Amino acid sequence: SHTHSPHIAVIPSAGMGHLTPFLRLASLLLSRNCSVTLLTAKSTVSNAESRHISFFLATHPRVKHLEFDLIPPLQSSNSSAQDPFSIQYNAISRSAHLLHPLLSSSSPPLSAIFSDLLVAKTVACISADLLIPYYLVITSSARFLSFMLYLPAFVSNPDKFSSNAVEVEIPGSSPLPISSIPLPFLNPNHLLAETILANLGVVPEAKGIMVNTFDWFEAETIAALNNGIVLSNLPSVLPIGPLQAYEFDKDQSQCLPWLDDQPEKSVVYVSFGSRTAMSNDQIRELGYGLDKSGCRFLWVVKTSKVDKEEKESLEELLGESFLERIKNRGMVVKEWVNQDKILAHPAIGGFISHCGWNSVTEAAERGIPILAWPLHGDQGVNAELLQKAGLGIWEKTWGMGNERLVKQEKIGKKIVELMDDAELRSRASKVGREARKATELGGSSDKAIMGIIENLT
Ligand code: BUP
Repeated sequence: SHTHSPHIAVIPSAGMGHLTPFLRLASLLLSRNCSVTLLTAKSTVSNAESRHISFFLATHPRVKHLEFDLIPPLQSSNSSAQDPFSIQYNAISRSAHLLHPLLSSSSPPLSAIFSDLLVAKTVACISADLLIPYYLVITSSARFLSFMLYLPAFVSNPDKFSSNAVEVEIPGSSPLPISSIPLPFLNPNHLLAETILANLGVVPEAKGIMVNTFDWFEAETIAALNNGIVLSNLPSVLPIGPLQAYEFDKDQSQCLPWLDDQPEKSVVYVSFGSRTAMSNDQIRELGYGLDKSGCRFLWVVKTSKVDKEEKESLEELLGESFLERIKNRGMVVKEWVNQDKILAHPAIGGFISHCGWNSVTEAAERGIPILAWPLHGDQGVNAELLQKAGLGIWEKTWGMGNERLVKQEKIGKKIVELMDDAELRSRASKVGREARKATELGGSSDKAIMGIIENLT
């Protein structure tokens, strides 16, 4: 007999870090016989987002795409609110009621809504109204999820902010160093903290919480979440990752052909994600550090948060003599690259990363050791956990609210440490084997996603 195939609405929030896992999940759902409607805000902050949405739709013609308008963003004098992505998160969160007519008139009728945490509050109301379940999709680590769930308690207890505290106790998890806590949360009036806090209240109403992680990688944290220790009325936390990249083959870049000519595991890949720009001084210092390390490198440079605003050329930024000096050992680009393909290339032996969660899961899947250099947001929490899991090393005094310039000598030494440590390399390979086991047919992540789909049929 025929079981009907579920129709799922997929609703990401802003920025490549949130969009990417949703598109990967949508692609996975299609491959498991679901129909998918993708809902996105009418204008995106970055060019990368709009390009990826268009390309995804072109290569997945069965996906229905609906756009919703954004109500005008809040004008705020608060300087921390100027981050364009925080403004967009907040605008999407406050525009989510515009989804109601789109979702209720959907044909065939929807079986479920899979949404980002940052729109959860409104989505919970809509799903209750339409009598369909909603599932949360967490685009960060399970450990950062437990921190977010603990946030309301954290911000309502100002003693936790005492300047001499070195860590906070999260029920069921190991203590979190204060230095890993994102700055916006130490200032609950920040737009990002406000948006997250506004949406946390409906978490218990979700049918389940999918996390782009895998059981082996965060076993203790996932167990604590599922044992009711973090929050007693929490729905099941379902690790479904690492979500696999879909084909993005419009890649004209020189990176892959260049990698083809490099020896196995000899190249360190350097990228700080889609929305993190270091100061120009730090960028130069990093360049000299890469040079000093003597290693081969592939380096993606970013000088502004939003891609539309990139100005300086590499020559202006780094100088022609630098570029000339390193040209046989290093490739430096200032463009979007296919990171997933790069990390899968046999020439890559290490990754200097800001520890955005997608980057961490991509490196985990390929067993590539990370030199963690977290700068803001969930990155410090992610850096700490990947080090504990054996995927990398972390020099805690770099970044995360610490404005001091990290000098080239130190950077050079750390890179050598990353690339020469055989034990680290074998621990990272083990992470890779476990990650791939999880997503194989019958693996823990595969079973979790199949369970959700079966529940909807
Ligand atoms: Br830059 C860049 N190519 O050139 P994260 C990024 N990516 O494929 P972020 C490319 O974008 P948040 C590039 O592989 C990853 O899937 C990368 O997400 C890809 O960091 C994604 O790693 C970036 O989570 O987002 O961009 O800082 O702040 O939300 O973590």
